[in-house]
Amino acid sequence: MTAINPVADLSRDGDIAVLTLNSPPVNALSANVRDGLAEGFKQAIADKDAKAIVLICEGRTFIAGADISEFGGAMKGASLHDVQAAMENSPKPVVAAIHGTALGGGLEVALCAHYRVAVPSAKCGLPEVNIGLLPGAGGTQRLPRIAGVEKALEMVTSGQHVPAKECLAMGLIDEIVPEGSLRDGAIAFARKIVAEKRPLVKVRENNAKVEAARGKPEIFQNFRKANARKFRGFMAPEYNIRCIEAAVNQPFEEGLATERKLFGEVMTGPQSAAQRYAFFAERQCNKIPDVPAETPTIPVKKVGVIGAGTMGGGISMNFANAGIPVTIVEVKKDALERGLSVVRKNYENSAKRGRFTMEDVEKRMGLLKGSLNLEDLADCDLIIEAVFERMDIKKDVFAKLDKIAKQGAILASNTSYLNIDEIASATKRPESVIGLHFFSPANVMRLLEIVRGEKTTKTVIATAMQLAKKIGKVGVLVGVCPGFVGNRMLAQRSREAQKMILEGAMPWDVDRVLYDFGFPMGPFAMGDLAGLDIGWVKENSRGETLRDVLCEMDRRGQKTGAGYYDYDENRKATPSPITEKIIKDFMAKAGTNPRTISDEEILERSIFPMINEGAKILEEGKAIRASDIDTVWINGYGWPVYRGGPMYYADQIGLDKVLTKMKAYQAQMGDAFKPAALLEKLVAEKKKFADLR
Ligand code: 3H9
Repeated sequence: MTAINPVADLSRDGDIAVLTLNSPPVNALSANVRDGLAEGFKQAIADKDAKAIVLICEGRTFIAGADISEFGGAMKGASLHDVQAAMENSPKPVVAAIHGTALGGGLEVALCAHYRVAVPSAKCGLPEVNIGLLPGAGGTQRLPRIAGVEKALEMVTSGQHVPAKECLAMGLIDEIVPEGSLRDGAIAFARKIVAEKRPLVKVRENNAKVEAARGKPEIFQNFRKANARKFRGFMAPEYNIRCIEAAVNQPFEEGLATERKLFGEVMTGPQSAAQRYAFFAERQCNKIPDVPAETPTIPVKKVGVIGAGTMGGGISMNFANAGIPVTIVEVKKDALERGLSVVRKNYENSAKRGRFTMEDVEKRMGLLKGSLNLEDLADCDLIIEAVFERMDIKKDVFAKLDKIAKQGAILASNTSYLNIDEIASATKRPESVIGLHFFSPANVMRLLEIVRGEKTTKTVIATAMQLAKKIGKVGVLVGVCPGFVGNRMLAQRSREAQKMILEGAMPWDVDRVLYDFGFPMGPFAMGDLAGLDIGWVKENSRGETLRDVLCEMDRRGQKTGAGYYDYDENRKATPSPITEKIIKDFMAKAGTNPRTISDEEILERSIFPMINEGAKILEEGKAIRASDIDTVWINGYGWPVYRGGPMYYADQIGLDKVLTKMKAYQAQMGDAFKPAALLEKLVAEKKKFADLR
């Protein structure tokens, strides 16, 4: 074995050279790795006794892409394009041996090998689009030459990780070798290639599939049309599509040049910078200063969920999906049965959409056990309460759980607002109590706010963070305060939205501005979707607020066909003259003269108070860092990822601008706009939220 450099080794197994990369955590193509590849291939090609070359990686994965942290700075080390050329032009066969994930630049390297083998658990993909980029090392030109144009379009615009079996079917992988035997399997495959004198396949030369799509611009038009909603606001999907168009319409080298040019444009643009920031922000959330990575965790082998409503059912699905058995407790039999049948229906719908098989549906349902008896939770390692959002009810449940749950079990509340410490005080083990705030629909939304109580132990926190990852959530640790991070900031936006429609803006004006900013919907459309009667009690309603009046008229949102908006039978919304009249009556009663509120004001009043609240959250230590707040907003509230989150956005537009505007609104409209001390301080020091590390 020869060490090429600290991250690459070259060895020989008989007549096969094996170039091994070992650059944790994910063998990303940093300068060192590119140098190792360049020198390694040079030596392997020069080795007269080597008849073929296998490229393989140590650790958890094959190359997972370019080193994202290198972007934006000066590039050092060997050029990736030179490495690829050396591989492709090698006079002896090059075989890429894939385990884990071959992603982005990693797959682009593998596509320059003459053959690819993989273990069954391996996945391949070009996920650059998720960080606002496109594959810049030939991926958009080579992939359609193997997978065909339609599949390539789908892969580059979704970033999906395609399982080995599917890759084999489309020819992206040439052979699957047994799990755990990648090295031996790849060497044996290389020997076979040599023995059979198989050709040195250069993907760039396979033109049949791209030629088949030439002269058919409708392929691209239809694809754009079908995905217009999904791609709205994003730059990168369109740029990826243009590259695939180039693969079809231009010769290979020209296509490469187009790809390189378009890569440069997205790379230097603001969207990719924001999306790369969001990528690292999400991973940063796992780093909790006083809970080190080696903190022991509690094995969670069985989960209990109290409440089989929408929330409880959705929460349970997450665990069943991860293979963890769940006991769901309800008070009434019919509620339990209804809850379980909703879960089954959700699963069956996923199966119908091809996400998994009917067999998987049964497997998951088999992990869910319904019960009417709280005592059935006695052997659970984690119990999550998802009952009605009222402190007395929650405390009652926790007092009971305290008597039933086994020693060491984690007792969690799914409250979205209430004080975890007060809930914990109903037990004799507040150290085991934590908040696990799932977002609706809980089986879909990625965010999990993990709420740390005053006495919650580090072990319980570490377990919750680890579990979040296991069930595919982004766990963000937050502190106890009303509404935690997300809902506390949202309350600012809701207040201003309600105020603005009583000053002259209509609900659809506010919604349009926020939709155009990039949110999937504005606050009023969202209210209609959730139901305006959440927390509304008919008996107590006195027609004092707009919501009271709407609910009293049975305009309770989409489910009743009307709310702020009118809805047709397909739930398509149109601005409602009835709502407009109610609003105008309210204003007349209050003696308010409607004024025109500019789009700029709508946006600033919606977003700046949220940023200000975020600053207070940081001041009070309720979030560890500004990027955690951004992660909450991107994953739980539909903040457009290409704008990086509210705190990142504030840094980009300038905190001085936010402060100046907050002061101006404060002078006009009062202390709802009072700037946070931290905002003032950062501006005085000419710093950003990102500087608070
Ligand atoms: C590209 O390739 C462009 C080319 O087309 C053009 C070239 C000219 N770079 O996610 P995890 C770190 S663009 C740097 O928790 P998992 C990550 O920050 C790239 N660092 O693990 C974390 O660090 P830490 C296209 C990276 O097992 C650690 O690795 N490729 C990179 O849950 C573990 O990450 C992608 O977009 C990177 N590329 O998931 C793939 N990747 O421990 C992005 C990871 O300090 N990566 N890190 O927090 C992923 O999707 C996942 O990390 C992966 C592993 C699935 C690989």
